[in-house]
Amino acid sequence: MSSSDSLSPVSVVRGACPHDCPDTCALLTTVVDGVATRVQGNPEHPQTGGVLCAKVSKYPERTYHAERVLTPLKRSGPKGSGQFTPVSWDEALTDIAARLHGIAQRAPEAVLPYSYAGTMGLVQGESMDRRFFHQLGASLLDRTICSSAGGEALLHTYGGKLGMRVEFFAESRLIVIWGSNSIGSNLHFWRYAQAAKRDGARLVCIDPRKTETAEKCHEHLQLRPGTDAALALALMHELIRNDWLDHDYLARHTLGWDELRERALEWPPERAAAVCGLPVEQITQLARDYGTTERAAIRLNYGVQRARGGGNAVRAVACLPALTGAWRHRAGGLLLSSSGVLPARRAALQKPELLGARRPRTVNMSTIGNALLEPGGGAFGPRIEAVVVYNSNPVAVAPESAKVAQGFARDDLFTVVIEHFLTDTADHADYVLPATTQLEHWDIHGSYGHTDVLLNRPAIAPVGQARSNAQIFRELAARMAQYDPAFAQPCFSDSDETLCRQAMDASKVDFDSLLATGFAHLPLPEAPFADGGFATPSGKCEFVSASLAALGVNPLPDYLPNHELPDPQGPYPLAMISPPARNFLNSTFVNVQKLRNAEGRPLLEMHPDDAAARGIADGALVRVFNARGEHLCHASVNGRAREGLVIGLGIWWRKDGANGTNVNELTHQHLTDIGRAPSFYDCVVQVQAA
Ligand SMILES: Nc1nc2c(c(=O)[nH]1)N[C@H]1C(S)=C(S)[C@@H](COP(=O)(O)OP(=O)(O)OC[C@H]3O[C@@H](n4cnc5c(=O)[nH]c(N)nc54)[C@H](O)[C@@H]3O)O[C@H]1N2
Ligand SMILES: Nc1nc2c(c(=O)[nH]1)N[C@H]1C(S)=C(S)[C@@H](COP(=O)(O)OP(=O)(O)OC[C@H]3O[C@@H](n4cnc5c(=O)[nH]c(N)nc54)[C@H](O)[C@@H]3O)O[C@H]1N2
Ligand code: SF4
Ligand SMILES: [Mo]
Repeated sequence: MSSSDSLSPVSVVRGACPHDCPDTCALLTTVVDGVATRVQGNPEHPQTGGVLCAKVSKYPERTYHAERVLTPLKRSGPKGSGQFTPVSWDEALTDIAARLHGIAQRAPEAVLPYSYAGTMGLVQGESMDRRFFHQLGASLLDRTICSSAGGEALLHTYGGKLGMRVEFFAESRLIVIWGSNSIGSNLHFWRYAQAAKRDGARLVCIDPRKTETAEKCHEHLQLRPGTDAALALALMHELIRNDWLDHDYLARHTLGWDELRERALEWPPERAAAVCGLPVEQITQLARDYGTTERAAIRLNYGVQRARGGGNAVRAVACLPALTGAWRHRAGGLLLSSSGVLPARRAALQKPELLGARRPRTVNMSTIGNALLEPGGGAFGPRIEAVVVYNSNPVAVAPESAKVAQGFARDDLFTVVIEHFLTDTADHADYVLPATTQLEHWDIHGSYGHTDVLLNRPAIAPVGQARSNAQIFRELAARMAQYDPAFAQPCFSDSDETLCRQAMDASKVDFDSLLATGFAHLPLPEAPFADGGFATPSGKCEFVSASLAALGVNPLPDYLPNHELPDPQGPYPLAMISPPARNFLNSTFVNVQKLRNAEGRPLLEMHPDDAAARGIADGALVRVFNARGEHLCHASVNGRAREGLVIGLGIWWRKDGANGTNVNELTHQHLTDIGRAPSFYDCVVQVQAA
């Protein structure tokens, strides 16, 4: 099965799915005469079980897509026009190095890298790129756009992104799926939940949308967005009132129980029911199920943390298993992310020491719209003059996109975009550089939904003139060495394979066995907190967090109302959420025809009463708007939205929108309570027939 059998025209190459998905599947790519013909799940990897989602099953179609960028491109029309002419690598890299050097000579912080999780690989995602920008002294990027509210909430509660091992959900008796459409975005967890259901487990879903997942659970609590902390506090209230508590666990392994108890007693189910828009009985029934089932497990996901109080909500939910002692069993507890167990050597990969004594400012990626429009000076520091974008499509995915697009359209901004396709962001570039896909480069991966490490070998030669991200930054460094000899240091010549070898603690992950099998299990306990052992300063589950108090944040979990609340009498009476579409991955795959056909067109799901009140029929063109802008799309009165809520599944490219916008035209740049993250699902709008 190895790629080394060069005599055979057919080979099967082991790899890893690069996408921002908790499942991190092990891939097998069939290569015939140098062409990838098929991508399948590796049946030998237990977490993958030989099954891939519909998206990545289409990987060859995406890789050989007719619209793939195959040569470096230089802008030939006005900014944002998407008009380019092909140029040689040499011309592009020489010019880019000269431009970046010219800006950095005056103000290195005027250069900003912008990247996220187009690939989750440690090498193509966070290695040579970081070395390059550290040596340059560029602004640092606060990578907050996805998980930092929940991630930091876990840090201040458990001491890190730690939780249940996903495979043990198969043995749970109660599974609460909280803020996740698992069938769409966490398919391999759903396999374990299905196994538990077949064994008689009860499945409960907590989600404002009636998702495919909610339909397959026994119970669905269809709450208002941003109200999860109120629900969690009411559950605690009932656990206390009925004494469904593990007093021994509370005494030995938690910090601040008296204070949390007092706070929870302020939240009788009636109060939470009014805030959440739920029947009281649904809350008391869930409390009973949760308090009286020994193997009770919560699959919390990122849907709950995309509102103002998202960090507090995650903390409130994360406290629950410590009240009941559910952690004592390997099939009890909670999983949001398990990425904290990965023995990654990030400092070795990224070399922050290249900064020397320099301490560049940090720019928050979630407010890139405002940042690009900052005139500079004052507390902000120098105006941003150059952006290098890779592994991300900010013009489509960042909030309040009119401002993001306006920022990227600045004539005095020098923009380089490293991409597979001419995305909304690439359309705004001065140079587009063609990147390899996962089938064409080396990489190494951890996961945030399971606890294995995976290696990705290249299956095919780079398509066209594509180069890996790491190679592009190596070559840029080589060009920069003429201006600054520090760019000639040996660390700027490490190959992609060498970087893979540097990425993990060798005492925990044996690279040679990874080379042989493609994946490795980490040696971990089955039940992480069965006997306490939290990674917090106190070693306990911190209900009260001194580290949060030090940041000026309420140290005790609380319910914080959304930034924007719909007002039935006001101009924006509807709440809007915009969770991911099943057949896209954020804005990736939007241009793959079979997947686009499955999603149809940009839609706005509406409750029948909200649609009828506006004379809107299923399928009608509608105008969704608020003070920030308007988005035209088609109504879908499909029974998934609760009353007062509309849902715009994301993330379409702006240029595919009927008026050149997507849902992020409507979202705002206000941040969460914890983690400086966007609050995409905390948004109000009005809808009219168009
Ligand atoms: N198919 C597919 N899979 C994906 C992605 C994708 O775009 N497509 N994106 C990937 C990425 S980047 C991430 S971060 C993960 C995200 O993983 P998840 O967070 O599990 O994302 P979703 O499955 O969309 O689940 C979010 C759910 O939260 C619900 N929700 C919205 N607001 C609230 C709220 O206030 N409270 C509660 N309880 N629920 C709320 C939404 O209706 C939605 O069903 O998925 C990854 N997987
Ligand atoms: N309204 C709304 N907005 C959201 C969200 C939401 O739920 N609602 N979700 C948010 C979340 S959770 C996230 S994570 C962000 C995601 O935002 P992004 O991380 O920007 O994700 P994508 O939109 O998938 O864009 C990734 C890009 O990277 C490119 N790419 C992939 N592999 C490589 C590579 O190896 N090299 C290079 N150079 N490029 C590569 C792909 O072609 C793709 O265009 O969006 C956020 N935006
Ligand atoms: S996107 Fe997720 S489910 Fe699909 S192949 Fe990749 S890791 Fe697996
Ligand atoms: Mo994400």
